[in-house]
Amino acid sequence: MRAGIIDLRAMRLRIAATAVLLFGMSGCTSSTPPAPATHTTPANETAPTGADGEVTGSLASSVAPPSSLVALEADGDIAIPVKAEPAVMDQVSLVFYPSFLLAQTGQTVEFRNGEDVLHNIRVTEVADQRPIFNIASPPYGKYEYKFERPGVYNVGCDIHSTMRADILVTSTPYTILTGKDGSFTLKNVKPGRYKLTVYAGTTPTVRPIEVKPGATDLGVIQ
Ligand SMILES: [Cu+2]
Repeated sequence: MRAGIIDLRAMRLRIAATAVLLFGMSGCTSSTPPAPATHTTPANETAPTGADGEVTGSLASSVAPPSSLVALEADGDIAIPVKAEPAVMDQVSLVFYPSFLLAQTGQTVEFRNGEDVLHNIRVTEVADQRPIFNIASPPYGKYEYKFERPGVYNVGCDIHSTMRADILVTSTPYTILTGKDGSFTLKNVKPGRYKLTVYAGTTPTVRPIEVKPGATDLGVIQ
């Protein structure tokens, strides 16, 4: 589906931009971001659970460029945890912040209005243009929602047409952005079979992998 392809490309750019923003913010007190760093859910945050596998690997440059998003999606019956921390998307200075948010199915997504301006929040699933919800967002209000299906979702405000954002919902808490050399490490992963999914290019790249208790080194993924 052409619209989906275009959106995935745009989303990847947003992921990269978000990574730069998040990593750039750590340890400095830049005044440019419209919201505190605590309002974001870093894409490199792994599940804070007591699981017992650590997965390392590296994506070949032919598979994906640096700062690509990697997700481990369960391939079979694995009881993977749902992130306890909410993912937060704020409305500040007439923008959605962050402009790209990563969330998990079943995880609470908190939509906030952090300013004295009336907005609304319209969320649409990209794949089939299915409306998810469309609500008023009063000043300093808050609305919670849990996505049921993985996918890409557009977020818009009908009052301010330039306000837009994307949410990528995955079925898994095991997500990370690769480093400059394509490498990644995911900690606290439940052992089992997974589909390693790389969000880069026109369509996601999928590789079957197995996570063992302890360390699993996937090597260079071609
Ligand atoms: Cu608005």
